[in-house]
Amino acid sequence: MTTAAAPSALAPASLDPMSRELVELVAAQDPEVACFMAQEAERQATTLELIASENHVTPAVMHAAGSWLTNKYAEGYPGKRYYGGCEFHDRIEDIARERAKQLFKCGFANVQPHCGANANIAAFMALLDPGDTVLSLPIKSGGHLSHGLKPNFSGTFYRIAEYGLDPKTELLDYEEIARIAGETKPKLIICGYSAYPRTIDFARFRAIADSVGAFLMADIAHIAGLVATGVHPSPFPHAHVVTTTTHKTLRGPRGGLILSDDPEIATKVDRKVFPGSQGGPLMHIIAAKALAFGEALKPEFTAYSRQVVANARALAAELVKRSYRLCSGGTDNHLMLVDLRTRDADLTGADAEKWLESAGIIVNKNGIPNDPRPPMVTSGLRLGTPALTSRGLREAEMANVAGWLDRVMGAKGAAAECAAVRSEIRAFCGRFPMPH
Ligand code: DSN
Repeated sequence: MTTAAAPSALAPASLDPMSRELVELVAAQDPEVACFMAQEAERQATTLELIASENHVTPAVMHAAGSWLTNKYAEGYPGKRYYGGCEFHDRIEDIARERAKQLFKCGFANVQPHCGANANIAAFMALLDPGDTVLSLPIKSGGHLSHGLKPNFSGTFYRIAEYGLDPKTELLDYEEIARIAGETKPKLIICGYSAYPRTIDFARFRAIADSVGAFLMADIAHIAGLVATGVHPSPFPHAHVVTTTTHKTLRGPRGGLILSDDPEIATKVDRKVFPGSQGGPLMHIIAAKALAFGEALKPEFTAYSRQVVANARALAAELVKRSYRLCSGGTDNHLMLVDLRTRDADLTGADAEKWLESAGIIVNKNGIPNDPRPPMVTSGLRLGTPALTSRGLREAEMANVAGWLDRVMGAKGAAAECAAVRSEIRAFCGRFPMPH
């Protein structure tokens, strides 16, 4: 347990100057909170982040999210607010909307959803009535809880039909999805996932949706940055609605976004975001989204996205060399699902996650298709390369990463081996600073 220290001693040397100032400012008022903020900065800087849904934003995006824009209520939309004093907020939200449209080449953008799940709530409300049928991939096969999990709003208020993955190939089986759609007659089909390592054929999904008169929603939360840069095919013009988070491969602040090309649907989406499901928008986060979208429009971000995928392929190949089976045999995007059982039948995702964290490698346990183990144990890990790539790691370093992963798991988390790997990773991280 760390105790309070002098404000200047709390800010790790690796922080950018504004973040150091921030820690010192918070520490002067509240050392108890500041000390944990500082330790978290240190943790991020000295560990390898392989959680596929996380990333490291630039200092500009981070500080916009922590700015005075947090002080304002701006319920409504640009030009139609319920509060005075919104002149500059209108400008910022317009910039964010315009950049989102440019980035994803579509006609309408709502930048107000507080997160991806909120974006999905508004999209469901815009397209469906309670009790309507939704066809989606369940979370146990790589889907998301907001696509129909029973305790979630989606599973509570809508009838959920499911499609799965081909049990042999662990790929989407479009013929089978078409057959289930014909049987269940959904009003909405969802594609886009949290743990699917392969390319999604959006045109094929639209043809299935059309064959049963359903809407198609693509939740591109994971692959948004790849889509924006053409590294993964776009859901436009196929999907009626596209939802996403802004903080994964897109490398923006934590938040949601809804896109569409249909003016009627876009009007409904706007109403269902506000006043349908949210109150005041988080204007500091919308400013940070505007900045992140601006970054994503630059050629450097296309190079970054390509490198994310190249790194994922290299990491996948290094793991296969070390006897790990990858679900579906590999990856086309930023993530891979590792079946630990081929390395060691007793290895569980839960143990691996814990051991790796002690060695400075941050991952999440993840069920693999048809996993015999429960969700809090699992037989797999989901690994992603967006955050490592933001620190400048390239293909060559993926061999180091796979080597450390394997040493920790091969030693079954033995304390001495984890400590040795931890100190190697600490030194290695010094060569790959956080975005600054
Ligand atoms: N929790 C996110 C993920 O890790 O994929 C999805 O919301």
